[in-house]
Amino acid sequence: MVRHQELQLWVEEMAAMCKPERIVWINGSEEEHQRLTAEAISSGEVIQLDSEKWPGCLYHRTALNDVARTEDLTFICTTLKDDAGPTNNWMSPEEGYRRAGEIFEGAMRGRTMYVIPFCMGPVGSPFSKIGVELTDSIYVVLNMRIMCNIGDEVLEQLGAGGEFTKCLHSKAELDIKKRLILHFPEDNAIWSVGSGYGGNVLLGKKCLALRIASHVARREGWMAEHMLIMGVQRPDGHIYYIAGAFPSACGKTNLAMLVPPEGYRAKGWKVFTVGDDIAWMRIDTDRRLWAVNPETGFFGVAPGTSKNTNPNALETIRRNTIFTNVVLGKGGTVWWEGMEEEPPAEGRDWQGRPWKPGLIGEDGKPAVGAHPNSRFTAPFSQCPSRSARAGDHHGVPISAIIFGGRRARLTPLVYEAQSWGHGVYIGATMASERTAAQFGKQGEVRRDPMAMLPFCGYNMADYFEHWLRMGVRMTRPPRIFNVNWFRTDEDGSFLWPGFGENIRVLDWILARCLNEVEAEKTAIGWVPRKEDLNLEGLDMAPGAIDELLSVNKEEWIAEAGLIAEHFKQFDDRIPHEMWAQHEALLRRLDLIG
Ligand code: GTP
Ligand code: SPV
Ligand code: MN
Repeated sequence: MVRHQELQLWVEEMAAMCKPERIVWINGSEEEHQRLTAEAISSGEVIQLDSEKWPGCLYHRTALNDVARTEDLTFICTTLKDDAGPTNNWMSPEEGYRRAGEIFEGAMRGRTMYVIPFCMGPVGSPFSKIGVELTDSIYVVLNMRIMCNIGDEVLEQLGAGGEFTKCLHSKAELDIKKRLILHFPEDNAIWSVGSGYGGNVLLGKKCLALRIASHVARREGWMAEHMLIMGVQRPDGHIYYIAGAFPSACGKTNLAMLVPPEGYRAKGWKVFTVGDDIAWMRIDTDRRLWAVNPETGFFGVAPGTSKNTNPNALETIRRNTIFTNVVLGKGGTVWWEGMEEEPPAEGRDWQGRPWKPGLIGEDGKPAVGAHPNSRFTAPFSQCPSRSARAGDHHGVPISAIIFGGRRARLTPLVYEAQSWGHGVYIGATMASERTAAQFGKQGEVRRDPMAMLPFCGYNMADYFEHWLRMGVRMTRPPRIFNVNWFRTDEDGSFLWPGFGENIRVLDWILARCLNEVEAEKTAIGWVPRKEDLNLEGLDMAPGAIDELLSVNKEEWIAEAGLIAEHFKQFDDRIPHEMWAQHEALLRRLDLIG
């Protein structure tokens, strides 16, 4: 019997609906971890990898129709439709509970229901949030233990009457027609049913730490953002912290773990990882913005991760890691496209079909072995570049905020906002091109404000307003920048080398924050003068840097038209300041007087 009566009653009520065979409370001990791992291996839910090559590592495959977040089945359930806003799917709480309840009814028959008390953020920090996830997936339990603090220490912290988010999950039949990911911000509850994929089922992550937390953050005056957090040490030894919002699969993990090129390392530049996906930020008594990473692990994209692109990630995942939907080599190894290591001579692809190097698919092209959204779940503590301050209850002070996306054209490599309000406008209008791996027309631009389109738990117009208010409350708000690593030439090749070389852009950003360099004023903001970017040792095509820094007026005029369309969907609810910023842009583009 737990001390927290409300928790006990809720668990009983949910069990009465889901009808599990048994209920197991997760205590978070190593003994329990060993026992659950052995159980998951014997049931075939996970496969143990070669204990010499991949010690402590497990392999898992999800169902074929369950390999990414399903945004069209994700809903914000508020009493008023307007509170979810035009960019979210909405359902009334009543309908949500009814429709999901029908699927949950008896869904855990013959299965174990695990009760996972978890804490997002350091246990005991006033900024942390506690949740309890009920799940019939042992894979979820094993992942949650890497991604956050779980078990008895959390229950202890919760005490007899503490607040917690009620998170209910069942795989049910893993049927896409019976799948719903529902958020009830008014009840502090999340119901997820019919999926077994990460972002849909590790309910502390996107569901709690972004959708529910963003709602709470607005009420309480702080921010829950889809951002990486990194420390950048300059040659003088001072470390500045930067937060960056890029849409999914646009480079947060890579930037957070950046390894500077040799020339920079020799001078004393260093990067420290604080977080790679989520930042909770609040204004402290010094009236500056401080950020914590509420997670204790990485749930990162595997394809493209190699010793050349992201050596820190590769080192992090060598042990105690769960791999999902990558290639499984015979004998218990893993591999993915872009790993730049010897593929197994024989193995199985992410669908479990026989696979070997050189295999040609039905379409006549090389058969892809790992799903493009295959992932690794690895402990933060194993990251060689981890920041010693990552677990600090108060987090780290943020000097700069970076927005970014994938844009083959238009946006320069980097530019700086003129003010906080202008920066909010840049974030609110940012967009990213859909890649071949995503549903929708290739190259099509999708507006993804602050990279939060799929994660904002309330009306996005109110979210912009909240951002503006936060700026007013700070004496020295972080400077806001926009970056684009993905601009291409006429042949479609990237103009900028990216990855470790991105330190050159961070170098300029910090120099701006410290008022050390001038910049060129353009219609869209401050762009670097070519001589202020350190390009030493870079082998770039002639003219590439001019192209990367260019602001094409005609293209921006077309973009301004699209931005106006984007804003119109929010009707009168959008803050006046956003339209004022828009008009200022039109004026700078000489479109209005
Ligand atoms: P989520 O976990 O989905 O939120 O993604 P993320 O934002 O953490 O993206 P991640 O760092 O995993 O990168 C996604 C893809 O972008 C990978 O295929 C990377 O190889 C690629 N990528 C990351 N940084 C760069 C860069 O600087 N240049 C280029 N060209 N590609 C990059
Ligand atoms: C993302 O899609 O932004 C991710 C992966 O970080 S997931 O946890 O599935 O949302
Ligand atoms: Mn993400």
